[in-house]
Amino acid sequence: MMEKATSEKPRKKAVPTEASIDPATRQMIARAQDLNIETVFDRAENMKPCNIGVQGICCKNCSMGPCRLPLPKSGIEGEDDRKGLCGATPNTIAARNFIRMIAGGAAAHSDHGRCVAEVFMSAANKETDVYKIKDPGKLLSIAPWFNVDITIEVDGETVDRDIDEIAVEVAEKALNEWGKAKGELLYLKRAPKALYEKWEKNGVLPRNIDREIVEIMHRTHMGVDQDYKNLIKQGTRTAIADGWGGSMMATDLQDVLFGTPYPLESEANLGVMKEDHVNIVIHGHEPILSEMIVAVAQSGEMEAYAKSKGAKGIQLSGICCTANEILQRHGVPLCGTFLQQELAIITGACDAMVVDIQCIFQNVANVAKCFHTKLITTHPIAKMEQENVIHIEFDEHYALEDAKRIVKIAVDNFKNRGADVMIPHQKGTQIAGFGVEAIKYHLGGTFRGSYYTLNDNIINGRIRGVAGVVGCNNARTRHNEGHIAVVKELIKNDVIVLTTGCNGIACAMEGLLMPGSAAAYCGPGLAEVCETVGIPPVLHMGSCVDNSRILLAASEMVKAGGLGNDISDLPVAGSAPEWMSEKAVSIGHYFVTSGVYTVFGVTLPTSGAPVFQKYLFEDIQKLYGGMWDLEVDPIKHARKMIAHIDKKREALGINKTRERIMMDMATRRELESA
Ligand code: BF8
Repeated sequence: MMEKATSEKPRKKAVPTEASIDPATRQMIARAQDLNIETVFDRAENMKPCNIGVQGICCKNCSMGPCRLPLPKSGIEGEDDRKGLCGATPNTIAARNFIRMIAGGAAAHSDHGRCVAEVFMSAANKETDVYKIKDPGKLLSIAPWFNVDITIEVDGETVDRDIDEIAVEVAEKALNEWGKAKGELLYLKRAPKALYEKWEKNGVLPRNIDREIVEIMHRTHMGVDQDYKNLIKQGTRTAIADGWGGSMMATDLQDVLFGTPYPLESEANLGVMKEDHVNIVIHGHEPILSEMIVAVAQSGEMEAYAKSKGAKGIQLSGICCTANEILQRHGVPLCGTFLQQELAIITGACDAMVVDIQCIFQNVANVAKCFHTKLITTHPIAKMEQENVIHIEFDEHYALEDAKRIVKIAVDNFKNRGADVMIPHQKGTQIAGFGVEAIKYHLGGTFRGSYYTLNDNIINGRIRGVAGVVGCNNARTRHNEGHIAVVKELIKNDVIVLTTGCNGIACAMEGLLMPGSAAAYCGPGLAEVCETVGIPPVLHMGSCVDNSRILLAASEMVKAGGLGNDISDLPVAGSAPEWMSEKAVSIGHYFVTSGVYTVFGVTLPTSGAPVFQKYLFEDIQKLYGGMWDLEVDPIKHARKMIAHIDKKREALGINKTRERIMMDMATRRELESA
């Protein structure tokens, strides 16, 4: 069936037990090796990362280079006189590289947001029948942030405005955020006042999304900005434009179009694929197309068509953040994380993999070639050169037709499956779909409708603090090990975890998103709260653009009171234990500059520029209250976060757990008469 080695030299193979902690993943890596198909795990054995690039001090911004400035093994004694041909210092080079990563990440999130805004505009203008406003309540809740009135005065009376009019105006205002000529991003005012004032004082209020990204490319061009503090200032402006701009609008407009998530039950891991069903795996990030595929695949017409071809039905599942999007709104199961994308095809049971944008390995096309799998690209900006890839360009005006065509290709392909199908049995059950609103409801109750109960439990010490643990897998570290170890250590120490992205998928695979995991893994305080309220100790808040939900949850905590007046006062911390993408750097930086101590695992491309790294790890705290850190060991990583949380508890004067005293009537009377 297959072969794939590309050189004469014998290639090394990954050891499955060392490559992943997940049994399903190990099984599929071994199967791939038996079939002589190479995966990312094997490639990571054969190609080691460049030591200079890892340190962040390779400059290839002009053709006199690349100039490489590695740290000497003996360290730097005295003055650091390393320079590129133009004289660029390690600080300049590392800062330029770092903010170019922010630009890449912010561009990816924000361009995704722009596509959603454009579809929202089509829906508002009624240019399409298939996209409609599914959650008018959410539209009304965001309209005022765009300065769009939701009521008008008629004959001296206040009446509700027509929802369609509101939608058109919100769409116009939202799209304007990418390129307006004057002013600042409108959503910045959603941050706590104290934070907004810090941004204003430091001169980092983003003007419009595209401009900030373009300005990074300009400033990092040869011979422009050569002051690492000034460079990172632009990185800050751009990262804020991502978190509080492009990503936040993507999240909100997706909720308006497709519904705001509320908790629902589903499953996760490769074991969600079914041998007797047509398996369609959706992979990427934008839910615009996948929403339609869900609708079509679940229609009676397509179910019947699948049955007519000998299948028992259609099993949809997802990889990466598209998976999180269709999980949180429809309960579609998660097939796997970023590092499992090739493995879904290696089951031999994937009839079609449908991809849109971001985090897609080009090698899925090579793996698909070894099986019957149809690989379908759908986005005009994301095609692949391999000949076996089918491109069906998705157009929102013909969304249903496109989705039907794609599902039909998968169904028709069912009969071409080989006999050697191997689907791992492992899958975890999960409760996902905790948006800001759902957390408010579950922890605050219908009437209270605030984060008061969460704050109260933090103040009384049952919950020690809140951690946002997010981000990717990285083939340079054992698949899912860091994710799970960090999260387990946090919940063991009564820190409730908010998760998104591939961390959310990893936690779902491990069963940590079930309320029952509270008794098994949590400290007594957090377990008590979870059991009383009926929530898991790890709350899945969605995809990577939905990290904006974590920013808003933190802002709600500030609003609920009792924990200071800024996000930087809260006992919270952020983490990306297995990060790999530029998007993660942008997220990390908007967490930090929103006041959150944020720890990354694996590596950080700043180590070759110690002065710049110190600025990120220490000095930047004076400006925004948050700072970066790097910790590879997952237990130490979690403990650093806990230590920060404890420091914040101490500053708030809530570091001593209040003892609960059983009072007799005499003591009560004494207290009352006092
Ligand atoms: O945006 S966590 S590997 S899937 S980049 Fe990609 Fe990283 Fe996964 Fe979602 Ni986010």
